[in-house]
Amino acid sequence: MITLLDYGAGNVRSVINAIEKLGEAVRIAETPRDILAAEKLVFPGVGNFGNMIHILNQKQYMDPLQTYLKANRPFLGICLGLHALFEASEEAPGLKGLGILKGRARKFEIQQAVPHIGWNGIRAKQPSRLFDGLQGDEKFYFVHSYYVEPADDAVILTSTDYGIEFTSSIQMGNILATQFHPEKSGATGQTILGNFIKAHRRVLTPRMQPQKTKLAKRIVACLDVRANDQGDLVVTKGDQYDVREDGAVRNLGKPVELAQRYYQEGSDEITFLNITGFRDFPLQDLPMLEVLKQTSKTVFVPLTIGGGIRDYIDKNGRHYSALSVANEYFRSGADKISIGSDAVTISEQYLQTGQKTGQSSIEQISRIYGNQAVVISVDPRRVYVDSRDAVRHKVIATRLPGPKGEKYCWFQCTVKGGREGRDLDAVTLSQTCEILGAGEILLNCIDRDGTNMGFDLELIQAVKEAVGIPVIASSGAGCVEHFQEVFQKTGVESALAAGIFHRREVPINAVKKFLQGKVEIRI
Ligand code: 1PR
Repeated sequence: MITLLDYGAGNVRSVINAIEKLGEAVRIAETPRDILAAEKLVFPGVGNFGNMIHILNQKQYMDPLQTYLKANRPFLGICLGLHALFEASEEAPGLKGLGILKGRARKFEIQQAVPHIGWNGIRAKQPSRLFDGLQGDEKFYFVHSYYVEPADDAVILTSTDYGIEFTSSIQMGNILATQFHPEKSGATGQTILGNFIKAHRRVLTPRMQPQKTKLAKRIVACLDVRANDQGDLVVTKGDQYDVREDGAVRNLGKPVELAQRYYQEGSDEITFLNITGFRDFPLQDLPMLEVLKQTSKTVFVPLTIGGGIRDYIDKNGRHYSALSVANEYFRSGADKISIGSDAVTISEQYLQTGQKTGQSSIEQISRIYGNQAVVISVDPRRVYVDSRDAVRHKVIATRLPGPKGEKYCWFQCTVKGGREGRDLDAVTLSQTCEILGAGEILLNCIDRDGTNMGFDLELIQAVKEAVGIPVIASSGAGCVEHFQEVFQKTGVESALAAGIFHRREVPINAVKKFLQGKVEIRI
């Protein structure tokens, strides 16, 4: 029996699912006594250090946790569950951690995009039962902006490179904790969890030791989901956002089944976009929550969900905050949420006033769940102009002239699934959302969507150069070469496709096979 510490933020469902998949029962700690009674305790922390410590104090979990840990009883911390073990974190100055280990968590100050999101390797510093069955060259899923800096090197179990070499897991007796998410690291992560849970594991050092670990470029499968005219939830796919063919919504399969297929084929992440979420309120669209619940039972890579994340007033006048919608999504198995139309409205307001209100969906959700959990989905369309100063937007010189030979263009943001253009460009939107607390940009392109012409490299370059957070390039992938091109020419961290995967024109593993040796990827 595993006792799981759920302090109410983040996606504990994935951890429960991953443990149950290993045949072990999970019990959620509901009182301080449950912590003391645990045989083995798993602490999957997600979100913000300050928020976590406040809740641990409020629930009076600090004392029993310290007692449990000081007695050297079996413990596995994940992500913030690792940070919690230390004395403090730069994420919440002045707040005390559990202080079981000396040292603190520090913010990445590096050239690379922060948060560090994606699959990276580990280098073992000492033998451990966690390594049984690993070769040493595996990659694990990381998502964090802070890393721990132990005062005593003897507790470092593994290190990882991302701009600097940082501690990616610790071991002190029976106390283990990882910066990466084993529950989101596919079969390899399952091996690590199994090694913690099961008896009789060999204590060893993996055979291979990477000289330097490298963050892999991510390949993401995207499922646009909506109800068809018969009311069934289907995966659909548009051509330049038009999902109807001969009047009917295209039906390319069932969301859970397709997600499972993409997991098997090696997708590094899976994104669900509830594409009619802008008009239907998601908390009344329970099938979408059910899709997440079902998918997270068997799919152990990160899941992002978007569509309809905004404040909402129902017909009875009841107000729901965007945060409450996000809460439901996280609790149903999402690791990240993506905000589309609302991000445009928020940016417009911010640009008008220059003031952060603290009340926007981006600010509220990132405050609780951390900025790595907030993705901004951008739906831009090219607008051609004659000169660089024709409009007050971020204009670029383009190698693809417009219909009247125009040599310049800007990328206009749209809302409501591309139906309405706004007076805001994609570069400014991305920068504004980063300031407000977003952790990643999902950069679609209406002109390229479903065309198989390749990614819009000019758009992607313009946004990538303007922000310090990771960018997911999306729309237009038609062949394996397009992925190499987008990674090498723009430096994006991740590339997303839909149509070619749904129609089995280019399987995910074919993309990875082609990229192997050219671009760092997870095999
Ligand atoms: O505005 O917060 O409710 O979110 C709505 C979400 O739904 C947004 O993320 C928006 O991008 C998405 N969306 C709305 N309408 C559509 C549509 O297609 N009619 N999906 C839509 C568009 C595009 C990608 C697509 C890529 C790759 N999203 O999802 O998967 O373009 O396609 P490809 O590889 O086939 O070219 P809110």
